[in-house]
Amino acid sequence: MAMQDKDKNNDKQTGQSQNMTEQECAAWLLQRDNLLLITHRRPDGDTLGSAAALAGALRGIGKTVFVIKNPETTPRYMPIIEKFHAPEDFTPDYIIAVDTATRDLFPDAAKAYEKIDLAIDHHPSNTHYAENTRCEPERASCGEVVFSLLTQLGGEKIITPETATALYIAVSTDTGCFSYENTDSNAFHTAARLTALGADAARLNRVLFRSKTRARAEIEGMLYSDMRFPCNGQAAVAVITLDMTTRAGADEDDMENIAALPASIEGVLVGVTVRELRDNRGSKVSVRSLPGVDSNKICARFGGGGHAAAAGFTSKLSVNELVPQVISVLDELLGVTAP
Ligand SMILES: [Mn+2]
Repeated sequence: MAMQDKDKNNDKQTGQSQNMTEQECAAWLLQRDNLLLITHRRPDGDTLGSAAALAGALRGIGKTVFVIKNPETTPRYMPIIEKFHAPEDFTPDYIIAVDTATRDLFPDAAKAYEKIDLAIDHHPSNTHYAENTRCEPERASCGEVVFSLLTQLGGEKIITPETATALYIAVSTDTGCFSYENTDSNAFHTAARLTALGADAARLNRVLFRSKTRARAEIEGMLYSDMRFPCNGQAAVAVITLDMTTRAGADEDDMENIAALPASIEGVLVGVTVRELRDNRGSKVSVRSLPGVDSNKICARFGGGGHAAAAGFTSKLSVNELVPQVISVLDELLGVTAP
């Protein structure tokens, strides 16, 4: 049975909830039961690991908690999340979104829930769509927000090795195995505690970051062997055709973050990956660059955009038509911006 919510954290003027303190959020969770957790579209290790950890720890203190089935969950993360999947007939009293900045990021199955009772997040862009929000924008991962919240709620004793493993997956994937700019002392501190609580860091790092599928290795081989290096080697342009993915037997899981490869080569300041779309729909282009080259500016030339370090666009042109155009824009822009 649903409790009466007074929504004291809800600003009626704007419809936007204020941020809860950690103590308030822990108390809120302790007073409630029959919870359904929502993960975001194209679910990553952070949203799935955070949801699995919350579900596991809250079940551990006697609550009924499920996670909505997210059809885009890749096989890599299925083992940590599937035991929490909600059965068809589960009727939740409270809905909690995890690591999800806006409602637009909800999977279709979650769109039916008009009222979201709580959002636990770390994105500065969180729109406060939920009745209550616990968002820590300075954290590199939602996993860190959840870890701190759970220890506030029940102490480290409620973090089992399984929960620690889910949280380690969350923190390590959102920090690129503790290598991205967002990696700070809190990320390391959280990982240290999770390791002490039973997360096997070496095994998880190997599975998540130091191994690849055979199909991924095949597609990388093709991509590297055909890569072009215009602008005196300061740019790298890779092409991925449908024929290549078919020959490699690669699926979307195998293609994850493949756009990072061209810019990872020494001397390359900007990496471009041009991917052929299905059904003659043209091409999808991803640009990644080092400081000093603006990916957004390159993509803006083709009607796309993004950030300085990562941007993209789609084009009706075929891969073969598009590559020379991209190279000519790179020639023009890198001539100006390269040191
Ligand atoms: Mn995240």
